[in-house]
Amino acid sequence: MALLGDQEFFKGIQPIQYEGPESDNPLSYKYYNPEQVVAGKLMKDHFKFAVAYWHSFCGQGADPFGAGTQSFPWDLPRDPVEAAKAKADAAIEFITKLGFDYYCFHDYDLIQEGDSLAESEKRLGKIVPYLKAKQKESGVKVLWGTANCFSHPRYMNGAATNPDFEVVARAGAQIKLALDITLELGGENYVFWGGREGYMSLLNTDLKREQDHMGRFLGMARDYARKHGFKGNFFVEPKPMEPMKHQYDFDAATVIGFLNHFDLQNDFKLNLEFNHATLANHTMQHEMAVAASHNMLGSLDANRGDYQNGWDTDQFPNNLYEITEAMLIFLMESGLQGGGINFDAKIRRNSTDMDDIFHAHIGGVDTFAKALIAADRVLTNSPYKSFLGERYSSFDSGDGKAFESGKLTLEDLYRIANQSGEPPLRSGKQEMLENILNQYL
Ligand code: XLS
Ligand code: NI
Ligand code: NI
Repeated sequence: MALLGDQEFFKGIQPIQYEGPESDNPLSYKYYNPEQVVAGKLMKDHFKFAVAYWHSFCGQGADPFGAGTQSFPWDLPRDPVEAAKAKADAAIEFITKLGFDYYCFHDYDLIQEGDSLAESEKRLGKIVPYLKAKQKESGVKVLWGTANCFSHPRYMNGAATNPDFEVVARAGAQIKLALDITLELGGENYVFWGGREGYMSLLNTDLKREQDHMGRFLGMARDYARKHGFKGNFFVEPKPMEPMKHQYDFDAATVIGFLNHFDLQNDFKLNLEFNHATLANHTMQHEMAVAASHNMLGSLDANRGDYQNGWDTDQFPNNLYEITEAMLIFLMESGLQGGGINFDAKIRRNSTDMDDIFHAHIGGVDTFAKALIAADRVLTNSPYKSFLGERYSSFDSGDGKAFESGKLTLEDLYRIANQSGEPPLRSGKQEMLENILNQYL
């Protein structure tokens, strides 16, 4: 008997291949050619695409107004270990058919949480070896693992920032186990997304104390994982709100300040998400530029919001112009530090066919591929880069250079300004640059 499940869940769907832009097969990549070299690197190595276990295999389309609409064969109610194994089979089949190398998970995406900590640990002990064997068999790897410290009612007032120490300790225990399984599964990175780390009202919140607890907690998690041989990056994933009214990891700039304050900057980088950027009233391009300027551009959660809705709709990305802006920074920074592109996105509630998650991922992947090619052309063929260099060229020599290297005083600026008179106006050329981007899409 085969060690691993041999039931096919996505029947009739063949591995998705690159067929080029002329193909009219909807189940093929039109732009993503994993073996194509762009900017000196294979496309698949640029991106390290990952499937989000939770959205693709755990969610069933429930929303606050109604039950799930998607009944997946691996969800049939039965023994939790059997259900988890079926889900793992489906996941690896899906990831392999997409041609992805990676997935990301929360601890209790892999198997349903038990009634006690001990029972949960026992369950994880059953599914993790199974997944490890499936990974070995298929070559699929873990981009990052994380712990779900936000769904269970015990975390309603926060996990690491809970006003009750008993809950903080429980979160610590859960994250210890999540780090253990991430290590066991060879996870390349570990993510902290503080879904409930924030407040619903400041009237009942000691903000300073909660943030101090979070800083201490992240340091403990780091120390534990390093002691046990974890070599990867820790990522914090900013999000301004939802589920809390305010989340402490508000945006890239806030998280960077926090990491520096608690002396975590050497082990932690950022996992940025498109829809979280827009919730914070930023663009993803902004969040990436901020992270990159601190050497903390770690990984990306790919999705998109809705221009008319103000929440985390987690739709699959399809906006070529926006992703191209993001890919400009991506290429100028020579990629991500340790991470990849994780589709933290879900199909709509009325997408109920088994092939819908294929179409969703194909669309996202092709958008990134097309955007990467466009951004590379903008950087190599258009005047974009030379314009940018030219714009700051007054700092490349003379007094400007002396200023940058800290050799001038305020009195020097006074003297120089008096000698040179009124500076000429220099256009920012925004519209011209916008047109260049459009031209290369
Ligand atoms: C939710 C977050 C979550 C993290 C992982 O908004 O994006 O999915 O990526 O906990
Ligand atoms: Ni995310
Ligand atoms: Ni999100």
